[in-house]
Amino acid sequence: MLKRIAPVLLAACLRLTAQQADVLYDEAGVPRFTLPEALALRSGERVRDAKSWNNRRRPEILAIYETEVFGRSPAKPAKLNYEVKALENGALGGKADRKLVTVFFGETRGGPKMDLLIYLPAGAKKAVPVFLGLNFSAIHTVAIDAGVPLGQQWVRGVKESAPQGSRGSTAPRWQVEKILAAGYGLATVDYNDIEPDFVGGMKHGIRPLFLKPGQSEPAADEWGAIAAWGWAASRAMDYLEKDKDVDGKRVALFGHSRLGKTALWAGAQDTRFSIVIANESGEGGAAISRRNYGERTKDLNTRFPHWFDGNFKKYSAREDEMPFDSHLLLSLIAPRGLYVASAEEDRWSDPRGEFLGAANASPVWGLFGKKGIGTMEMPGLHQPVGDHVRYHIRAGKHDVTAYDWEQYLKFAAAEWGR
Ligand code: GTR
Repeated sequence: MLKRIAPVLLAACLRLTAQQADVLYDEAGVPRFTLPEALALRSGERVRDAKSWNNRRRPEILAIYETEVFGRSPAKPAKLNYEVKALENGALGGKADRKLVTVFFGETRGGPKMDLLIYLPAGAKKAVPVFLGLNFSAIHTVAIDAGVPLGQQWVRGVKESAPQGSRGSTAPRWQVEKILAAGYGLATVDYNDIEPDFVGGMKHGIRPLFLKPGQSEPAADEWGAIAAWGWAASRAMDYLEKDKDVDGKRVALFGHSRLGKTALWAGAQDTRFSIVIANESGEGGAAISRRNYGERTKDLNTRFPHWFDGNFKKYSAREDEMPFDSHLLLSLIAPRGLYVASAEEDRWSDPRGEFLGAANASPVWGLFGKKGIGTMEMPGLHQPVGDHVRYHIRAGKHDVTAYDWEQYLKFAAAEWGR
């Protein structure tokens, strides 16, 4: 157990250390910067309509992000290999039906696999929209509902971490009752199933399955850990599309922090996600890298070299040379629903940078006749802004709270028309 949570605890400590160290939090010190234009091809030619966005500019940006940032992922497997392990009606005091589904990454069942834990409103009469989110550990999934023994033997960590009837401290991050009450489901996976999050974790995860003969690690333009986690989110989507209890046209991909970066990259590539939600995704996520505020590219590259691809390393302290910035990553979600959220005390993630990422991506929604954020003025606390691209900043620290989920549920209701 300790082995699984140690990297997360270590990351939290490193985060504090880095935040206290020599980091700039002075808005007046942010230099002027020019962003690469969303609505112009690299050649300079303007992009004036949805067709040339889809056929020309979007592929160009995708290719940049693939080679320079997250790295290329393998194609979708020819066949989905999964097993529904357990079903349980009336969990959570009668509110939920649950199932545990194992998705195998290779062709055989002996290799790496992930467990997808799914909560659906009890007795739903028709297929329901679902929020899909990777989580930071199995304790987390258990914490969602510690009291109910859904085949304890195969939900790892139950016995060690969750006394019967208790709710774990991370439960507020997954507002499962609110989600169910809104008529939606929640599907979640422990990201450690895909690749444990530390330098050298790769060999315990799925990336080695795809190395070519003679290759000992991915090439400079091949996937890092974030892309691997994101690829697995798409494999979870492969399953959700098959599950007749799930409305596969209404699946929102949610992620917090490094998993917010993951959600953005997975959602950018996989247009089956109808909504993408990046909660405090920060540097390498929604925040504009060119802003010299909070975490920087070199922090990512030195502290988490396994997250991004080899080519990304060359941008440490060279953000001005990037042929991309976060608004372009966000623009890849258009015209689908995008939610970017910040927390006031989470300066490390650069809330203003996250807002500016969303605001500068918004003109792309305009090509589709849709309104994005609709303003370049950052809103005050607890005042969500925007239509198909929405943003809020709330009081408090780096976390996921009930307030955040309440906004995501309202957004989903508006996007999904229910
Ligand atoms: C931090 C990292 C951030 C963010 C965060 C997290 O240490 O610097 O980019 O991803 O971790 O995932 O909690």
